[in-house]
Formats: sequence, structure tokens, C-alpha cells
Amino acid sequence: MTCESGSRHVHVAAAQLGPIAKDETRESVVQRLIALLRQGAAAGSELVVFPELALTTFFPRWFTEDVSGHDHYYEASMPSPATQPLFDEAKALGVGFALGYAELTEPDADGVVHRYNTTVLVERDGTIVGKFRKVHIPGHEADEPWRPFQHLERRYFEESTEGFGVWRCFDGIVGMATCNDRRWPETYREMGLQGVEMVLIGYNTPIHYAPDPGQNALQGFHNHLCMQAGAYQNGTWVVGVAKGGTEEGVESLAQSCIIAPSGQIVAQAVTTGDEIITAVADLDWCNHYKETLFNFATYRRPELYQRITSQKGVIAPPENS
Ligand code: ING
Repeated sequence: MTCESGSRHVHVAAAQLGPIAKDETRESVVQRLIALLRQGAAAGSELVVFPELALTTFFPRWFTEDVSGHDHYYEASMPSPATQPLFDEAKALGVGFALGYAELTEPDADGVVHRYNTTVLVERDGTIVGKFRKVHIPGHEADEPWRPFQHLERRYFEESTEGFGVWRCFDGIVGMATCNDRRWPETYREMGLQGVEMVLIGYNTPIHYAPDPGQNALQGFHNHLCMQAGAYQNGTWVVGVAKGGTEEGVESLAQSCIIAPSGQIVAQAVTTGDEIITAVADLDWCNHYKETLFNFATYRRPELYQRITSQKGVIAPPENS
């Protein structure tokens, strides 16, 4: 919406979810999503952002011999019959939303189905603006029973082949990323170079990090650190939305937040359950950074950044002789 000052504002809500049990039905979860949507609408929100994999429990915590063993947690279409009521309610309310879900594609030309960790972006009139598939897939692919719980995203999701897009909607330029994507600076810069003004990021983040439990106590700090940095360094709003609480025995980080282009947190969830937080995001605030400190066209030196896109891993200097 455009205010009397002429600047563009988006009333945005982060719709944090508490745990979803492994046998909770889609219908039951969709009713929770609709309740949050209505709460956001009642608060004046035009855009409600739901977490990553918002329709089911975080199933990559369990190993199945056959990769298709969790296919009942995926959506073969979006909207699907179970999610149609959410689309209908949002359109009736004139509220847009972003929804994270597990995507099972149609068989390709070779008869192969593909599995992605996907987010759909829907405008206020109910049209699907765009879809994003998670780029950075964390965790592991093989069964690792040594862990108290597993993180088998690399078994159950393929990496996106499309990268980070942005879409003109909600009176601005909106982009998406998912969970582990938020930890990589390239995520934000890829969208920053497309003029992004608001990045929507859902996450499921266990507190315990089996490869290095020393990080457990820092999960909340790291969560905000990476999103605040991404916002500031690219002059964009960032909306981080958790599925938090203890889900099937796994304690997961909540602390959903809405971050301004300054890097300041302007709203933060205070529970680990279903909770709406809102902000009136002034999209023209982005230009205070995009047109000064982070005027990319003036100050960036891509000719000296070649390693960032040409090199995957570290190449250290030779040992001193
Ligand atoms: N989850 C985690 C994330 O990047 C993880 C993986 C957990 C990384 C704990 C580090 C520590 O937030 C997803 N779903 O990417």
C-alpha cells in the first residue's frame, strides 16, 4: 500500500508454527494456518509468511530405506485438495501468503519424479506469483544412526537448479529463501543484485547440531546474525519464520523475526508455538542503503570476486617451504 507520505508500505506478518506431530493430518494443520492467516488479516497484514515444510512434521529426521518412504508427506500439486481451503480463505480475505511444503513433481521425460523443499508465493488476489526451491540442502544422505535424530534433507530433497529469483508483487520486489539458505551470504546478494526489497525465509532448525554440539547454545544468535547481516548488506527487509518448539522429541528454534534494511529486528516472536508477529514494512527504507553505502553499481568490484562463483571449496595457499 502507498501511504500519504507516498512511500510504499507492506503490512507483513510472520506466522510462526509450533510443532506438527508426525500423524497430524493436513486438514488439522491447514486449520492452524487459516487461524494464523485470519489473525494476520485482523492485524492489517497483506502478506502472511509461513515456515518451511509448514504442512507436516519435519520428516527428514527419520531414515527410510526407500527414498519414497516419506512420499505421503509431499504435495503432488499446489494447491492440493488439503491446502485449497487455505487458498480460498486467503483470497476471500484479500491476503497474500508464502507457504513452505515438500514438492513431489510429475514424472519427467525419463519417468523420474523429483523431490524439492519448496515455497509458493501467492498474491492478495489468489494468483500464484512464483515458486522457490531450496538451493542449499544441509545434513546428510546416508543413514547415520549415531545421531540422536537425523537430518536427512540430502536424501529427501534435490538441490534447486533454478537459483534465487525475485518477483514484483505486494508493491515491491520480493524474494524467497529457505532455512539453510539464510546462512549463506550468496543467497542475499543474488537477490540483492536483482533489487530485492523483502526476502521471505521459513526455517526448521533443531537446537542440537550433532556434528558440533558447541553450536547448540548459539543457534538463536546465529539465526538472527545471518538474517540481520543479509538484510543490512543488501538493503532489504527479511522475514524469518520458524516451525519451533519440541516436535517429535526434537527441540527446534523459534525466535521468528522481521528485520529492517538497517539490520534492526523490528518484531520477534516470544513463544515457541503458533504465533503471529507483524510489522509495517516501509519498502522505500531500502533505498537508504541501496542508494548509499551499498550502491552496488558504484562500489562493488566483481572483477575481483571471481573465486566466489568459479570455486566451490577452499584452495589454501601452498605450505611455506
Ligand atoms: N535446518 C538447519 C538450518 O540450516 C542446521 C540445518 C541445523 C544447520 C542446525 C545448522 C545447525 O537451519 C534446515 N532445515 O536447513
